[in-house]
Parts: sequence; structure tokens; C-alpha cells
Amino acid sequence: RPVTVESRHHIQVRDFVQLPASVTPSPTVCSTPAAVDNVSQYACQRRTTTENHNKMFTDALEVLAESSEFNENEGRCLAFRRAASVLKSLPSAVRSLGATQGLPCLGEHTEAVIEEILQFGRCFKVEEIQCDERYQALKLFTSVFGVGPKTAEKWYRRGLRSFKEILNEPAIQLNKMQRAGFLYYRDISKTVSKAEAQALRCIIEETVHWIMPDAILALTGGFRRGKEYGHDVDFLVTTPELGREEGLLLHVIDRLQDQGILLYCEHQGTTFDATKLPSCNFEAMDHFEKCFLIVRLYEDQVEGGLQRNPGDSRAWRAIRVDLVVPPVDRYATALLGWTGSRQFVRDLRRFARKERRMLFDNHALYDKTKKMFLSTTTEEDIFVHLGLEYVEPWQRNA
Ligand code: DCT
Ligand code: MG
Repeated sequence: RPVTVESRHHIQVRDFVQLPASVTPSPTVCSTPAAVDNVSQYACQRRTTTENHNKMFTDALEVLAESSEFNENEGRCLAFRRAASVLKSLPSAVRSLGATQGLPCLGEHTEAVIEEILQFGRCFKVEEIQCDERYQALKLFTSVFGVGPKTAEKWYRRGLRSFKEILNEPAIQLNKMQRAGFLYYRDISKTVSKAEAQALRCIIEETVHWIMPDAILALTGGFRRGKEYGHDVDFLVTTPELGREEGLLLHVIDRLQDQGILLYCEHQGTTFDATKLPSCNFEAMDHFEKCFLIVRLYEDQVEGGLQRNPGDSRAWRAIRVDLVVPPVDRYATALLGWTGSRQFVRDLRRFARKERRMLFDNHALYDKTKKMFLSTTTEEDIFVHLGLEYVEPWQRNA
């Protein structure tokens, strides 16, 4: 029986078969996808909600990415993260290798992982990594607030394998952040729920507005993208008039301190220099004034109560909070940058650079052809300047 247009479309929608135009279609596969658009290689041209239909694959790819990161293989790490990001954007689960044809960013390693998972329900390379002593140690160490891959590697090379060994090693000098990381490890290694983030928003909002009633506060990071859980709560704070933000953050910190809820605070003054071009290095921290906090959140402040560890009878838990203070004329770029996801923003920058000859970072959008900064008052302005369709925050979970 001949394949009808309808049934062919049905195959396409289900399997995401997208052949490049040069490939001659076989009788059962249609080459002109109607229901599913071509998937872009740039995350900023895809819409990615929190609903991930391909978690089985993306979890495996994340382990491979992380392991590559520990081995300082940046290229491989990025390749796995890009592949995972493409799979996250698909509207349903990949059920056959054929369904990945024509998708961008899927290299042969990724294809092999997908094939193995489709066939065996697991990936042996991933399991091997997860059993690896070095991977386990580095994963454990980097789960501590203030410990990056470099420090973790240093500790591993010393022969250290557990928290106990690190804390008992007299030669190791923990910095203030790492000490807080260990002190509050049980709390801050646990996820933060949406209700807990909301409670923190109320606390920060009240504090900020007590100091400056017309200050602008925005919840950013994963919670702005609609995530149910996060590892911290991120906020942007600014003022309607340029310059009035100076001194505000220190005041907020003092006030939190007075309330007795500040468990840890690292404040970084601004190093912002308006004459500097946007940076090409995504991983570089932006120059805005900010603070990394650990805040005490009480049971009765959270709708539905706190998430608790078993056997924990305290009436509070510790939560990681980031407050970032861009001057108001940088608010839109800062908001876009701090809303993330990392992969989404990384690709916005790559798209700007490669497709538009523009430089974009948390501070500014610069047109290299026109040799000028483009004015950006809202996130929408940035998408317009880049010639991109607007992507809502909840669609940026790339
Ligand atoms: N970001 C940034 N510069 C940094 C750190 C982060 O621009 N130096 C951006 C990237 C994503 C966003 O801020 C929030 O960062 P995270 O809190 O690390 O990520 P998240 O998406 O909020 O994820 P999580 O739910 O784990 O907090
Ligand atoms: Mg966050």
C-alpha cells in the first residue's frame, strides 16, 4: 500500500526524520518536513522548555561532558553539551537512530551513545566513567561551594578522596568560601524548590524596598525559566536612575546581617568599565557589583514548608543566593545573561559573533560592522538587533 502524505507526515512527526536537501528520500521517508522545522545549530533559535523528553540521553551526555571538563578537554565537553541541548529541544523522545538524522551538533560519539542506549537501555562508557575513582572524587569535590575543577584536581593529586580526608589534612588551607561550603554542605548541596525561591524573593524584595522603595528587583536564573528546582536563587537589582545603585548592595547586605539571616557573604565591587568591548570569553565572570550569599530560610516563611533532610529537626535551612547589581542602562543585557541557560546564552554570543558580526555579553551589544554599541532597553531589543525571533524565558532551558 502506498505511503500517503498523512502517514508520511505521521512518521516525520514521531521520528523527527529531517534529511538534508541533498539526500534522495527513500519511499517511506519524506524529505520535506512540514510539521517539524529544521532544528538550528544555535540554542537561541530553538525553543526549549523544562520538559525534556530525552533525559535518558541528555543525562548520559552530561556525564561525558563533565568527564571531558575534568580532563580539560574543552572542545569535547562543549560538543557533548551542544548535542544534549539539541536533544532537550525536541518535542518528543528519540526512538530510533534514524530519528536523529539531520539534527545538528550530533557527532559520531553522541550517535554511538544514543545507539547504545536505544539498544541496551544504558551506555557502557558512561557507566565506566561513573565507576572511575578520579571522576567520582572530582565530582564530589566540585560539589562543594567554592571548589572548582582546578582545586578538586589538586586535592585528588595529593591522594585525597573524601571530605574527611580533606578536612583532616593539615596542609590544606580552605578559603572562606570553601569553609562555608563545607559548613553548610548538607543544606546547599540539596536542591532549592520553587516555593523556597519564592520565599527568598519575598525576603530580598522586602529588604531592598525597605532601603529603596523604587528599586527594581528581578528573579533570574533557572527559576525565571520556570524550573521547579535549582541549586541557588539568582536576583538582579537595579535602580530607575543611573548611579543611584551605588552603595545599595552593601546596604542590603547590612540589613540582611541585622536580620540575623546572613550565614555567609562574599561581596565583589564593580569592575565595570564602559569603554571595554564585550568579552568573547563566555566563562569570564561579568564586571557588575555582586554578592554570593548563604542565607538562612525559616520553615514558616515557605508555603508548604522547607524541603528537609531526613532526621533534620531544625526550623531552617541554608540556601545559596546571588545578587547582581548592573547599572540600569545595562539591565537588559544583564537580565538576558543571568536568566541563562548557560547554553542558551553561550549560543546567543556565538550567533551574534558568527552570524551578525556583533559582540554580545552581560554588559553590552556591539556591532562590529557599524562600529557602535546598540541600545538595549529590554530583552526584546536584543533579539530584534540580532534578527532573532523573541524566545520567552521559559523557552530558554537549552
Ligand atoms: N551566569 C553568568 N555569569 C556567571 C555565572 C552565571 O552570566 N558568572 C549566568 C548563566 C546562567 C545564570 O547566570 C544563572 O546561573 P546558575 O545559577 O549557575 O544557573 P541556573 O540556570 O540558575 O541553574 P540552577 O538551577 O542550577 O541554579
Ligand atoms: Mg541559579
